[in-house]
Amino acid sequence: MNGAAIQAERERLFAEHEGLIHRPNEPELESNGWFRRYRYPVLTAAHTPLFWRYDLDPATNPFFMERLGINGVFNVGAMEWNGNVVLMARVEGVDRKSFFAVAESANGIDGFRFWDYPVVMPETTDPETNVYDMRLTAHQDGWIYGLFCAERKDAAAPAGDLSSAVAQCGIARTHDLKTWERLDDLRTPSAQQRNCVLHAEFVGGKYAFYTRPQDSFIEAGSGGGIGWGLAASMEHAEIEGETIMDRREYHTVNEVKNGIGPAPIKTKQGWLHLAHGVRNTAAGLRYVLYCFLCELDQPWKVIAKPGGYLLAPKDDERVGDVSNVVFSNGWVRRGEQVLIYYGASDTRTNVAETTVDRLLDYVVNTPPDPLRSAACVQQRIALIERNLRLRGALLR
Ligand code: M1P
Repeated sequence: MNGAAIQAERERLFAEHEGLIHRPNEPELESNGWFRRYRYPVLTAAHTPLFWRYDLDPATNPFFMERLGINGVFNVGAMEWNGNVVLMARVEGVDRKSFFAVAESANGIDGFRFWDYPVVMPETTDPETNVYDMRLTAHQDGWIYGLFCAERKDAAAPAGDLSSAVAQCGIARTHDLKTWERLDDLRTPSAQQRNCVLHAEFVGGKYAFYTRPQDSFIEAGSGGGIGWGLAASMEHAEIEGETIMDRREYHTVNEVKNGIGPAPIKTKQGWLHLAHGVRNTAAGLRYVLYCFLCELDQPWKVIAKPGGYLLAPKDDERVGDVSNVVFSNGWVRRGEQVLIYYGASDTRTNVAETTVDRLLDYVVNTPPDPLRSAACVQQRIALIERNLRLRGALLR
């Protein structure tokens, strides 16, 4: 390409990128009243800065090609930051390695722009191969903690097995989201951990963790569901007694696996949780999001849990690198508004908007899963009978 052609291509790409960032998002109509989705993903691979991907120097990039491609941007942590919303994105390169990077927007719905540099996450003495899915917690102790999956090759795997891995909970903290202090990985009684989240308040003077014990890298196995445990310090965090607070159940949306999403929102009625549940199908695993509520004074006690899912993959969300997946590790409460960020099929990041009162009403007044078809029919008949009694008065 000659200099003029490179210049034209560079200008085209920069204009297209600015256009993408400034594209207004549009709410979609939802009929269930629980939330409303927005039409466009808030973050995709194309949102990453061009100067992360291209060598802009014509002398070293004569065809103006991408040098370091990005495969996907998904599974974001989230928080309010100086009046804006920041997302701690899982950015996955075409080389399959993920890293963290912050994108910021004024309204949390569109206009997300990445900060110039990705996060430089310090390593422990046992460096991991991959990091992903950070949950951000602004803790009562004054630090912002990031808990994430730290994945290493399984040193005990037989020669030739290049897939077996070990997942543990990496921990780092910061005051500015730029400079991070890496702490020891979380130690628990379980062989492996993923989807660990720090509770924002001390409980009995200790740091409280939501965990997801698992027997191996993929299988939760004997790990019964979402766990809960306390640790005396964050510098060398160790949970000695891990209890299961939200157990997996046969023939439900979380039969195979589950895991807490972001840190819970504190409401007048309890700690409001968003989690993901996984079931198996002939087409592979299906990931959906569900909610539950825990007691304010005993955050490990579930007091309300609707049956089924809150949000499941829909339309374009269903297709991606790992299809039929929605996964959330970030939400933001801004007054009454709640913005739920969710990764769609391990490829892009979407947003859904709701309110605290809607979610509380959903969690408290949606009936629990009765666990059997016959009981489900009775549950629905009770609703139908109430409605038929009202029909004459309500529908003219
Ligand atoms: O590929 C789907 C999800 O798989 C994992 O979640 P879990 O540990 O519950 O199976 C995570 O790797 C997550 O990042 C991914 O979205």
